[in-house]
Amino acid sequence: QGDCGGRECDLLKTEIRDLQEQLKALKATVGKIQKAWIFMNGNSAGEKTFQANGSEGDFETSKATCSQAGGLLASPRNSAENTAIQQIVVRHNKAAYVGINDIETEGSFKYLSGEAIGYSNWAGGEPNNLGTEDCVEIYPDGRWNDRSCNEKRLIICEF
Ligand code: 289
Ligand code: CA
Repeated sequence: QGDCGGRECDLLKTEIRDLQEQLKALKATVGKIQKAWIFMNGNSAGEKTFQANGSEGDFETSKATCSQAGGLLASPRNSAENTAIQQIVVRHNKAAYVGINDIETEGSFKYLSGEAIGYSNWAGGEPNNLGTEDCVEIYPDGRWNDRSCNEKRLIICEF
């Protein structure tokens, strides 16, 4: 703890200081890029940022599109995240699939990770599994409906 000495030690100290400065500058740059990115169509809640590029797809396509982009199909875990996603749905005037489904066990809704959902915002009377509805769409009012996984919906990813 600060008790090294000699030329080698001084060099190391200088290198650490340089790295600390570079890290600070890098954090500032990342912060600016994040803000600009959110400004262009995105939204944020807590640590998450949500983004849509206007493309649409069924549930599998939506999932794959987000994962190919290095993200995850938007998966609201609380009301702040749900509102952030809802605002993008409103902006595009198009419902979106969320990363929640009961494909494995009817009536047991899970995140893409397989974990049971800990938050929900179902519309009145939902989920009703009309026909077979194993995926979940979010409406412009932020409420959820279980829906066939084969519809075309706005793709919203979280990063
Ligand atoms: O095919 C049924 C869907 O279009 C939806 O129709 C009504 O909005 C409600 O019954 C929904 O639950 C259903 O998913
Ligand atoms: Ca339904």
